[in-house]
Amino acid sequence: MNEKQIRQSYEIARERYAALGVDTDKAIEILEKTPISLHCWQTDDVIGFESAAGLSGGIQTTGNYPGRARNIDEVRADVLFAKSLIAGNHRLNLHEIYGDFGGKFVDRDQVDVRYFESWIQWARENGLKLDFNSTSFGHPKSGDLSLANPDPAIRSFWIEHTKRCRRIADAMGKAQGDPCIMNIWVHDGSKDLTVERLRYRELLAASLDEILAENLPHMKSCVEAKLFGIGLESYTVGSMDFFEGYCASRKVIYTLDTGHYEPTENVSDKVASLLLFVPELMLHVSRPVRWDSDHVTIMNDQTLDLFKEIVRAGALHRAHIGLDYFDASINRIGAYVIGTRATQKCLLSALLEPLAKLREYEDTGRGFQRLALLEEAKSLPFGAVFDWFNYKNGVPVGEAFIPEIEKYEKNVTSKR
Ligand code: RNT
Ligand code: ZN
Repeated sequence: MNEKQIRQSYEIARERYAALGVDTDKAIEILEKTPISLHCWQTDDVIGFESAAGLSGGIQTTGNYPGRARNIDEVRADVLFAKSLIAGNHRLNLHEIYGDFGGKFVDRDQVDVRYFESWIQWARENGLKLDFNSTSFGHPKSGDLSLANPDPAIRSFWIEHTKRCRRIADAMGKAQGDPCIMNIWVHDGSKDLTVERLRYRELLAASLDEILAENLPHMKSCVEAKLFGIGLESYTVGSMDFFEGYCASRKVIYTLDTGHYEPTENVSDKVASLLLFVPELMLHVSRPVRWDSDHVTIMNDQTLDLFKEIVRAGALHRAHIGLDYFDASINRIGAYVIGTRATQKCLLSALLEPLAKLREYEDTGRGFQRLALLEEAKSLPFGAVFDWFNYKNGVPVGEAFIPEIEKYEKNVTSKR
């Protein structure tokens, strides 16, 4: 498509939407200003730079497509390349195991901001803001229980780790003049039946209370609920009920990972309940296929509905958008770009909903009209608006990013 076609298609689309009371320029402007936190772990299958230990903690990558980033320079190069194919200003979400350790082993209860100075500088130079995650998995002390471990030595090791991570996040937030969002996900659970469900949850709540007690003004903490982990199928300490109660009573940000619920559950419906009781949401946009499989995010009904619920609730300013999937079976940069652009598509689609008209129908009891417009809205010229958004931001329009990724594969990732 050439510029003229993209522009003309957009102009027609703009008028079509305007007739329904939707301002497409405004929607694009909001989309441009909404950062997506790119998960660094899509570049290297969640391995990081701490040690060669494999992934544990109930999560797993599958696939062995060539070209995985093997070190900090490769991760950085891949992130920048992916970013060059995505419109807007985004953030980078780091896990603690991605510290710049310079080849030395730094244990998790010893980590501090020193190991993230080069990330802070690199992020600044490249116009990215940083988010952060403590890392409970992939360590000899991970076991089945970390922050909920009844053994005080192990529990305090992970408390110390998480406290240190919050201080690192605070330093990042201070340096970038914008709060760093730090996610706390612990895998704690049990493969088989447990008769201590309450006890571990009491311990997790107590550990988190201790961790979150330190006042750090440049960061925000969020905690992630989960249904189950691989090898931890019978019981999850940090279940949804646990974290709903925890976040509501402590006023902590709730992390909603779209893979972390029963496969038939309507995740988007949680938004309008959580928003009443927790201060903000952190989203881990993912694609569960039969289970928490972390397939690449696509523009599917679940993701569309998630963003519609946020926009309908007027809560975009209370939602931090991050990605969380890891597919090692296809070109990893391709996976990165598909999922990020799909997330933007879903958000744009939500921003283009003819909400005023739909609400008017609803308020006046016109059910047929509401359903008809919801249905017709699906075939409005959304694609022309998304193309224009990409075009005006200088990134490839439509499938034009495919050859770009092929080129990078040929010149860079296939040589690894
Ligand atoms: C695991 C959680 C968690 C991780 C990342 C790597 O089920 O979703 O967010 O995927 O922290
Ligand atoms: Zn997640």
